[in-house]
Amino acid sequence: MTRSNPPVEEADENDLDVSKPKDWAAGLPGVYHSMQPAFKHMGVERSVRTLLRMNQKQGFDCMSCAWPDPSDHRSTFEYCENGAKAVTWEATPVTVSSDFWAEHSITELRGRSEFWLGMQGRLTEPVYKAAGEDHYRPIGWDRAITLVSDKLKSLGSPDEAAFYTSGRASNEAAFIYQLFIRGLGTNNMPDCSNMCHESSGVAMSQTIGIGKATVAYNDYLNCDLMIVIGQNPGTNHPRMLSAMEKQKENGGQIVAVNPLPEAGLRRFKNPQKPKGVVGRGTDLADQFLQIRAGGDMALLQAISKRVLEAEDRNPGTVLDHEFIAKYCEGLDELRAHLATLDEQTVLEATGLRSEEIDELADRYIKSKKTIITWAMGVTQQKNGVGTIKEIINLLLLRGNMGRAGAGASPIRGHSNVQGDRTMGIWEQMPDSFLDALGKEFRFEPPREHGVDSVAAVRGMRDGDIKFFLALGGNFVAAMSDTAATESAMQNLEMNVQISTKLNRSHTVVGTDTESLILPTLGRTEIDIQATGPQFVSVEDTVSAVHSSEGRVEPVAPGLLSEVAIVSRIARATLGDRIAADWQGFEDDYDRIRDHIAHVVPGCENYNRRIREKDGFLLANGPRDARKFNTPTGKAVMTVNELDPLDCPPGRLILQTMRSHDQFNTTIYGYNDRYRGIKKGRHVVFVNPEDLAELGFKDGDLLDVHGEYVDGKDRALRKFRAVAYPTARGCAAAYYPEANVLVPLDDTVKGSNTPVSKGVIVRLERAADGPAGGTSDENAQKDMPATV
Ligand SMILES: Nc1nc2c(c(=O)[nH]1)N[C@H]1C(S)=C(S)[C@@H](COP(=O)(O)OP(=O)(O)OC[C@H]3O[C@@H](n4cnc5c(=O)[nH]c(N)nc54)[C@H](O)[C@@H]3O)O[C@H]1N2
Ligand SMILES: Nc1nc2c(c(=O)[nH]1)N[C@H]1C(S)=C(S)[C@@H](COP(=O)(O)OP(=O)(O)OC[C@H]3O[C@@H](n4cnc5c(=O)[nH]c(N)nc54)[C@H](O)[C@@H]3O)O[C@H]1N2
Ligand SMILES: [Mo]
Repeated sequence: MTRSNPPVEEADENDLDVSKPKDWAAGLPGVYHSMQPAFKHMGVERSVRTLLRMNQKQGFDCMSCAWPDPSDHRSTFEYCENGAKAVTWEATPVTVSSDFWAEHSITELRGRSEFWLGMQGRLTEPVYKAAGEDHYRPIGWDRAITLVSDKLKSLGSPDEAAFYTSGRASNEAAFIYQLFIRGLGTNNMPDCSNMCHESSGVAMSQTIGIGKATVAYNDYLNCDLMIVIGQNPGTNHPRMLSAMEKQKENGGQIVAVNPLPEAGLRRFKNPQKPKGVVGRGTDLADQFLQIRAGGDMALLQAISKRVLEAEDRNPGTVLDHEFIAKYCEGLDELRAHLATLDEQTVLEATGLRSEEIDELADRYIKSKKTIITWAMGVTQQKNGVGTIKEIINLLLLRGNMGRAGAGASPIRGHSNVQGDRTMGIWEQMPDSFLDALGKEFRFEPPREHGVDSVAAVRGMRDGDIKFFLALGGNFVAAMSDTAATESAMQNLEMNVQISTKLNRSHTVVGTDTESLILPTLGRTEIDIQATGPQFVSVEDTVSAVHSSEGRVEPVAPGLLSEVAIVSRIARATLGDRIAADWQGFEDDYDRIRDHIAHVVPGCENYNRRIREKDGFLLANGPRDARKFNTPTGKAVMTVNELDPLDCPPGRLILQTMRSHDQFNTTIYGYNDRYRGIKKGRHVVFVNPEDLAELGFKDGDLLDVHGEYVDGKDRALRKFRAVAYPTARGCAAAYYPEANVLVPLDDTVKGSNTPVSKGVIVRLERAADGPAGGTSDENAQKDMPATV
């Protein structure tokens, strides 16, 4: 049942309240706190019903992160506060009414925050903004599909279109989406991975021949050392804390490497256990290395060097010689390179003491089974690719790959971002995949690589890309360089967004741009097609593939599934240009899965295996058989030049990160409970000593200026300084607001990911004028005042 929409109040940053950060995560208080306003607004009952079906057998896969389910699987409901938020946010019975569009101009909506936009509720009918207009108007599905396909058919070349994917799309939707795009004739497939784990994919493919984790779920429980680098599990992968707790109970050790002492790395009070409710919970990290941002490559090299030196002192006892001889190449080069590593450079780059590095090296040498996990704190660094290659070096030295309790573990973000890649969402899919796709659907797929996210913005800016379609996500807010991205998007001739909820990408549209919002079913909802109820499938961060079936009534009758929307656009655009039964795909998702089985490696008999209890694990060469799909068939130890960030005196290295109350660009609320922030997001976290040295104090209102890449001034205005125990020389602010500061051209070497961790900034006392983001490129009024 839907309700009329109660008014939503914008947050006032003047209400901001700062208190001491927490040193533990995930106890009971968290369950109710932060979502209270949204729960109240949205009506809890429906979401509680939904929650009970989350991550359970025959339920739907939680869309909040890609952390795997325990292998004994879904027998008990694993509680996760942030999963609950994601579900509530989607399953809300509040909907955007037809009148809304006449009441609110696009100009007005553009002045609204992401919070306000999201709180308007679920989108229920397709809407269209014609060129020259300032309002969306409801239109029917047929007309919407015709508008899109007519536009696509009118383009001079298929490369004038770009098709974005956010990592929530199911395997089925992703597979037919990439088929449609390639059938049209382009590989222009920017996706959220480009901003996320691209560096992991690049570094791992080049060294071990696969861009995915080499561990299975139980390995997390059974490793004796888990090194968690650049990741905040308490907020972003809360169910990982249960695995860390079990690993500790099994006698394992945890080391955390992070500029911030994140609560979820320190202590965990498991709300599902009595001792988590009362008592101090479980201590997690045995060692915490408070690294200077960007210093990880130096740290990893220093550890590998210590490992090699220990081997020299006691030959035959430290390295896994058998493994290296049989499976690896490049040891001599690595050894020669690390011999030249200068300890002073390491100490400066990391901000650590030699003894701390010794201690970690010692733990690693003593460990028989090590897993290294990492996330955005590594992949979004300027040297992210090289840093991950050093993670692989370190693991290979002691044979920590392809055996129980050991391996490399990038922790993916979006719940199906890994599956989308497996299904072909990539602007550079290999020829083997394209060959299979072309054979199955009797056409010649384009071979030339397409644009990634950064290149897509450049293409729009330069007028080469005229049409943009997004399967989910919020591209404008997620991408770097807000000013550049916003002005590029406004150059489009047509902007089409397939979405569940309103967001900024619907509001930043050029006057002459035609724009459509196509509302879609969420993962929680029942999906009925001509042949009956349908399910979809997803892949988690350890390559486990399983089904997901929505269990609540759709929030509105007129919603189409992603599969249906993509099928209809494809059919209207391509006709019978390729041998694909688009209507059949929409009617029966089994038919899509039959093709997946023929085209996607590892997905043979997909329809049968996906129906097995708990799904199945995709094959993984390094994990299963120490098989490395590199040109030589060996795992490659690599030499990576150390090139620490150059941060001049008086400047800080700023990282952009997530608060506890957000999912990427979706802002559920204004609290960041573990870090002690309430009712606001316009904060810049700085070490108290740095703050004092710069002549400021906690509570000062500052302007944060981004610097040094292209000479343009970019700034966040009137941000409150928070004296915070981050590493010296570092600062932090929330994404997506801080995307204002990240230059489009500042990308990670080798992966072209925006450098979202590692912006050199200068702090100044706040100048007069409005708060928010500014840039040389845009007038201040065009920037999000508050997100
Ligand atoms: N609730 C919730 N869950 C989510 C998301 C969400 O927004 N909300 N987003 C999802 C997505 S798409 C992703 S990709 C993941 C993201 O999960 P995370 O990678 O945990 O996300 P971030 O908030 O970007 O945190 C990065 C961490 O890296 C640290 N860090 C920053 N710079 C450095 C550095 O130079 N070195 C080291 N060692 N550490 C550094 C930061 O202090 C922070 O703890 O979470 C997923 N899950
Ligand atoms: N500065 C900075 N920038 C970053 C990052 C950072 O750490 N710092 N992180 C980057 C990372 S890791 C990522 S993954 C990207 C995220 O980039 P995106 O994936 O583009 O962004 P999201 O905020 O996850 O997208 C949210 C929107 O998706 C839509 N949506 C939600 N569920 C569904 C669904 O089931 N179907 C459809 N069709 N739509 C749905 C809703 O309309 C919602 O508004 O941002 C990147 N940008
Ligand atoms: Mo991500």
